[in-house]
Amino acid sequence: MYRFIFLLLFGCSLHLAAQPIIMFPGDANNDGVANQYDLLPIGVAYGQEGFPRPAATTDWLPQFLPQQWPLSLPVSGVNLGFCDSDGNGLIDSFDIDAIALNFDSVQSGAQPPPMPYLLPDTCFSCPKPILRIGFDRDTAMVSDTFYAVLTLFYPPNVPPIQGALGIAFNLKYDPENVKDSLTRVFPDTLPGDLMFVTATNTLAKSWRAVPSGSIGFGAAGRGMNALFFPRPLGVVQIIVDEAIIRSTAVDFWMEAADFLIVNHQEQVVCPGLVLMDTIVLFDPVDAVTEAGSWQKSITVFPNPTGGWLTVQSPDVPIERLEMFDAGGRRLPVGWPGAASSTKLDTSGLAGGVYFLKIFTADGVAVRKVLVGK
Ligand SMILES: [Ca+2]
Ligand SMILES: [Ca+2]
Repeated sequence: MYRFIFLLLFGCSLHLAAQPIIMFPGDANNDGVANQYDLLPIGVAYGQEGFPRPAATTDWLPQFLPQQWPLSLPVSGVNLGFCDSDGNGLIDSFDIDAIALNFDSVQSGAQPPPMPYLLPDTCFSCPKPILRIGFDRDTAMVSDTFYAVLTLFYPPNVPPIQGALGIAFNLKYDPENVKDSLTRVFPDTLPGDLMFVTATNTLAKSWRAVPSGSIGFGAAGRGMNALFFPRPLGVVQIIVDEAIIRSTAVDFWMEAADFLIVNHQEQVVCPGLVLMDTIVLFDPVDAVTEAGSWQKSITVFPNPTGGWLTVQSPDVPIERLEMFDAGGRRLPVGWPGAASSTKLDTSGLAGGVYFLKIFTADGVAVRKVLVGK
């Protein structure tokens, strides 16, 4: 009798230990898809060791691991065998390569079967980081290159234990007026404590399946909270398309969505505010030639100028003016309120090309202004 019980128990534990895994390299959280969110489990499990995978490859193929690793992720319970993308028995930064390689690939053949990566525990005591998406300039013209700068802000003096290990989100933007296929992401790799996964419309092998105008971004520390102080995460390089001439001026911005932020214990940290900047894209020549009737009625004279510049809009009152130099820098322009005519003093400006952005209730018009000296 005793012997029977012993055999039964032993048999159970043997069965558990030897429970095999079928995994897909790059789907580290086994939710059925490889993407930037798989960086977070690798960050949490960084440095852990387990069983190497026989005949391992990083190709998107079901791969057999004869037994589970001794440890699982603390909240989701996903076995660490899923995080060892390259199958060498160690979880480190090399396991990230398979995410980029297989980005957006989906699977339903894992064992245990894939489950949504839903983390119920929220770290209520953790401060919420603020993500700022700022641009390096205020305006950009046809074929110009400009940069969106991603910065994460924490309040001062947050102890590392209350910070976050990593963050993953989707950046979305209207791809119509930019060369979407040339959009590039440059992670801020200094001082080297963060690991990154980024995927643009075209830069994630050939598997990228999401619509254009979407960037997957993930940054994570190596087994410890690397996010607890203000720091840049990276920049997105964007080039203005020639096709922008259809409009006088286009506001461009990026939105961040689908946040997942976890700490070193895989607990969810709530995201704070997202601060979004906008940049104005335009073609100064066609801003004049393709304008609607109210925009055509706007006159700016004398042009070239060197002193007082008159701006008149007989059809729609002017609400606000903005002036930019050829480098896209915004210049201070004082303006009291809505009127159909106003004057600007250009005598303090250096000689060169400027762009005047004229805001009305019906929209925005842009005029090229030449300041001669
Ligand atoms: Ca996944
Ligand atoms: Ca590995």
